[in-house]
Amino acid sequence: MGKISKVLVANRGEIAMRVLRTCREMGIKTVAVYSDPDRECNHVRFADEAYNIGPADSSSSYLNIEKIIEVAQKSDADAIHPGYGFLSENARFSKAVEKVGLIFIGPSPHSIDIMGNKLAAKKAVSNFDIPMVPGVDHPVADKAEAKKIAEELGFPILIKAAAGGGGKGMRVVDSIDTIEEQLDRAISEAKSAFGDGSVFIERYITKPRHIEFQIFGDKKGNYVHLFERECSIQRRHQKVVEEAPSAVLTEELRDRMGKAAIDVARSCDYYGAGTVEFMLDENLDFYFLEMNTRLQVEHPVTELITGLDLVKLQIHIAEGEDIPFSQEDMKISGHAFELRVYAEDPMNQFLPDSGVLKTYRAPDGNGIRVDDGFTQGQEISIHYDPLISKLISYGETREEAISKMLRAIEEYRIEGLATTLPFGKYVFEHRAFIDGDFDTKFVDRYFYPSLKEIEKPERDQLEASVVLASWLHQKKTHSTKMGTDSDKPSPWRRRYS
Ligand code: MV4
Repeated sequence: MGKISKVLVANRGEIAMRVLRTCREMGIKTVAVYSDPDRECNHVRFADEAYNIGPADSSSSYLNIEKIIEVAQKSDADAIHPGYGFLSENARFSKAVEKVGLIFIGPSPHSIDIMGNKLAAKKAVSNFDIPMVPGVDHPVADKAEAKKIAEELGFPILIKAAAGGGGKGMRVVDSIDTIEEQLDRAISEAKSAFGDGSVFIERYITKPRHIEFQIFGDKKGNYVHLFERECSIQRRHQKVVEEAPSAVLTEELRDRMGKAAIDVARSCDYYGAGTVEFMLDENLDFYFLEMNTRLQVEHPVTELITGLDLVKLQIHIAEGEDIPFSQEDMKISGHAFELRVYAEDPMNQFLPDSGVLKTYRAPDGNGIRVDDGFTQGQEISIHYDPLISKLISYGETREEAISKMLRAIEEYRIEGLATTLPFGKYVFEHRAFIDGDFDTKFVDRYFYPSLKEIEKPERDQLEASVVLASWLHQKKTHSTKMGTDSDKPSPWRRRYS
C-alpha cells in the first residue's frame, strides 16, 4: 500500500476514459493499453503513455494477464485499474497483480472468489440477517430431491447455476411435469457454460424490480452505502436505463436495504467499490441476489445524486486510506438517469451494429453528462461490447431529469450505425415509466408487442428509427393499446406518488 503515482488502465472505451480522467485530476500519471484495432481510440490519445498488447480478440489482448502485468512493470506503474468487464472480476488477475507488488484497484481475490459463486455467497451471508429468496443453499443434482424441494417451495420455481451471473443458466419451471428435464438441461448448460454443473433451486419471483446498492468498504473494515440504483429497465439481462434514487423506496426501506447491503459486504471482508443486487417484489419485500465486485457501468447516476467521484474514492481506498465521510454525512440530492447508447438496432431484435461513426455529436448543457470513448470518424468494432456512450441526465426532481433526458436524446446526432437512442425515447415517453410503474418485464410487456402493431411490409420498407418515431406519435392517440397485461392492477402504480 501507499501513494499511487502511476496507474495502468486495463480497459478500453468509455470506462477507460472515465478512469483516466480522474487519474489526471488527481495528478496521477496514466498508462493505456490497446489492441491492434484500438490504436486510434480516445483512451490511447488521452493517456500519458500507451502500449499495444496484441490482436483484436480479447483473449489475446484485454484478457491477457501476463502481457498487461508486463506492461505495468515495464512502464513503472504502481497500480492497475481494471474498469468493468474484461479482467475486473477475475480473482486470478487481482492475485497476479498483487504478487508482483502492484496495487489492484478493486477488492481482494478472496471477496471476488466468494461473490463469484452464488452458493458461496449465500453461505457467506447466512451468518447475517439478510433476506433471501426461499430456496436451498446447496447444489441439487438428484431428481427426486428436486421434486421434493419444488413441492415445498411451490411453483413456479427457478433453477439457477451456482457459477452463473447475469441470468445465464437460469430455468423457470412451472409444474412438476417438466422439472426432471429442466434439471437435466440446467445442469448440462451450466457445465458447458461455466465448467461447473452445480445448480440450486429458489422460488421464482415473477415480477421483481431490480434494485442495487452502491457500497464502499475500506481496508480497516469501515463501510458506507451510497444509496440505490433502480435497474429494472433491461432486456435479456442487459440493462438499458438506470436511475437513482428509485421511485419506489421509502426512507425506511432504503435504510433497511442499505444496512443489509453493508452486511453482505462485511460477510466477505470487502473493500473498495461494490454493488449489492436485490430483487424487490410486489409487497416491497426484498431479497439478496448477488454482489458485483467491480465499479459498475451505471455508477454515474450515484455520482450525480451524491456529488462524489467514485473512481477517486476507489483510488484512495486502494492506497489504504479510510473512507473520508460517515454514513450520516451522505444525503441524496436530486434525481439522475442513465441511458446506455448501444450500437444495436432496436427495430431488429437489438442486433449489434458495427461500422464507422459517420456523424457523432453528443448533447450537453444543463443537467447532461455524456461518458463516451469514441469520436466522429472512428469505427465501432464487432470485437467488443457495443456500448458507444452513456447519456446521463440530472435534475432536482425525477420529472426534470426525464425532460432533460428527452431533450438530450433529440440533440444527440449519431449517423453510420443504428443505436438504442430511439428505444430510449420510447422508454422515457412511456406513461408507465413516467409513473414509476414498471418492473423487470417492462421491455417484454410493452416494447415488443408495440412493434407487432406495425404492419410488416411497412416495417421492411421504412428506416427503423422513422418507424419507431411514427409509432411513438401514434401511441399518443391510442394509449390504451399499449399494455398486454393491463387487466391486472399494478402494485407499483399505487405506491408511487
Ligand atoms: C431471480 C428471479 C426471480 N426469482 N431469482 C436474473 C439475473 C440474476 N442476477 C438473477 N436473476 C433473477 N433471479 C428468483 N428466485 C428473476 C431474475 C431476473 C432478473 C433479476 C434482476 C434483474 C433483471 C432480471 C430479469 C429477469 C430475471
